[in-house]
Amino acid sequence: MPVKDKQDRILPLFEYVALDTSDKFGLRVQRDDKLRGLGVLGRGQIFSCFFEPHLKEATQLYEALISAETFDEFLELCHQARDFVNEGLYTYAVSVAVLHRPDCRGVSLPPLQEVFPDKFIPGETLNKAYYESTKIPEDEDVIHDMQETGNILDPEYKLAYYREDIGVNVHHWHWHLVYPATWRPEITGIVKDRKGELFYYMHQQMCARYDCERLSNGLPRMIPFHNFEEPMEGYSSHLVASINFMPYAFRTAGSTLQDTPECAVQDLERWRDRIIGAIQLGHVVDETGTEFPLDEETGINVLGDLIESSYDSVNREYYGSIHNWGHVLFAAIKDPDSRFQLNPGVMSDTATSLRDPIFYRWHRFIDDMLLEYKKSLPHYTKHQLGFTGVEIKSTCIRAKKTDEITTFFTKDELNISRAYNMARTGAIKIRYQHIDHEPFTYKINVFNKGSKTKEATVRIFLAPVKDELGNDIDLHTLRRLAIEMDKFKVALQPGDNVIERKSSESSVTIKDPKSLDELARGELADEHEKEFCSCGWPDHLLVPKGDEQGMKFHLFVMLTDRRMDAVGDHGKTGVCSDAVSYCGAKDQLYPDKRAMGFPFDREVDEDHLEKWLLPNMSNTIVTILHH
Ligand code: CUO
Repeated sequence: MPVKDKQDRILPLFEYVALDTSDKFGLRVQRDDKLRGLGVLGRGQIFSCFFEPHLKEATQLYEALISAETFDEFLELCHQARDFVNEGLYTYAVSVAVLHRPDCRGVSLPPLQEVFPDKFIPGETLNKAYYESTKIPEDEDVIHDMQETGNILDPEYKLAYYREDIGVNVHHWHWHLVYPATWRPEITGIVKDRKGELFYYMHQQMCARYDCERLSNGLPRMIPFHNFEEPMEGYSSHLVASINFMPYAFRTAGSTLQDTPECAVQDLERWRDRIIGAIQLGHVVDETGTEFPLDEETGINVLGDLIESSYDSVNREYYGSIHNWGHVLFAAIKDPDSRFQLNPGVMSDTATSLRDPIFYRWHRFIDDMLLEYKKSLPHYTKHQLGFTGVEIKSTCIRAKKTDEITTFFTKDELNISRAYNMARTGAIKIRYQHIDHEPFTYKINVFNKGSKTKEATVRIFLAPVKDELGNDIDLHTLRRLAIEMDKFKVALQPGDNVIERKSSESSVTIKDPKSLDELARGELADEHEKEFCSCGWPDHLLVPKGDEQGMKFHLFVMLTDRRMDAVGDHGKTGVCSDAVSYCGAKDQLYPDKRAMGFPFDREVDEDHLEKWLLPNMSNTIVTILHH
């Protein structure tokens, strides 16, 4: 069956899920045995893929959907499930299945922001837009501006544009669809390469990017949330869940974590101490008591799995599931035993958790634990860092001005009409603001002293020059704030080489996904097929905001020898492999043998970046100017 026909049959699976819970194909009388035991999480409840009972049920469903023998059987199971399974759980499981079924290759998921606008647009904005639409002829479009959800009385509100960005939240939702904590290769037949390490790296990068953004806005870097008794900042998302018309719980300033019936704060503390103990001892213990060393190559992957915790955790009984339960406890602060039947806070959901400032502090705490492990590793040697015979002569950024990138706010529209079954032909659109940057090109002059062509990997990072007090950031701190901008292969001819690479080609980002209308019209861009199925950092957030005076950043470029980087995953196709840095390449080995974050993942010998540079590296000071 052509991809377009499959796409046409997949799209209705997601129609009106947010509001109209009945399947427009009619209630199924028969229910397949494969769906037996599902339907535990009731309709109108917020699904959380961090909360173990929800996740277990979702896993049963996505495994059944992935295992369906034919495309038709898969669709039939989806239609049946839709009649009785929780709305959010259903959407999650069907999405995971579409991304992983071989017969769904090339099919795009509809943008989540159009399926569940309520996870991205504040309730008052949605309501007013709807009200406005009742006063306008049915065949006319309504465009309504997104409302602010806070003000400067909360200093953290300065970062709301970033935390509440639609693209970044959609990226996070997709990342967790591609890497479910409960992934079982033995059932699905697909191995997720270095999944624990990617969990660490993608979230480490989110924290680094958030701190760059904080510095851009004159705010201090965040403080990790490592004291579980500590009162924390408040947060109100203003989101209202369409499936039950209730707001996501807010949190007043000064709230502290509370025990829930399923998990106590002390459990988190116990798991934390066991994990840190394992890192200090240099090994973890499995359920039979066998010790596994946290070695140089696989230690980070083992720890990432163990902390998340994923089904790949070496011992979930002993090390628990600190990361996932943390999300659940933050979300449950205002109604820990559910006596008021409130919705949880946004931390419960991968599509909304990035909105909350505590998300970053929680992940920085997790990152700090993993940093302890990285500290135990030997520093990289000059041999590991260098590239014999290759020298970077100069690096610059070409934009309107050399070595200067401008950022600015721009407006976009989100069509919300397709989420709700409304009796009007005109669309309802929400106009919202987001940050963006001018397009730019890296230009790197490289000299290859050898007489043969050399295959190289180009690694590009950006890191702030000054901290919140205006002091120079030393290399030890800088390496934790370095954000990956791009990574790509080149062939270096003997002699002089000029490498030019556009910002839009970045291995970190994807462009805007196809809208539901475009997908319904049968638009299947080639480009889209190459991308990792909507996983990828949004292109408009590639560059930190910078400031009005022009904020200085180190542009660090490094060339490494492909012979040391290549993973030997030959013969695989490049479907969904555009944003490989944070999302990997679909169902293939992670396309870089080095540790994720290399060369900044380990401690360094020098205090200053300049002193640490080898001939195959360069550091250029660039300016990010915000208009
Ligand atoms: Cu992605 Cu905590 O894992 O959010």
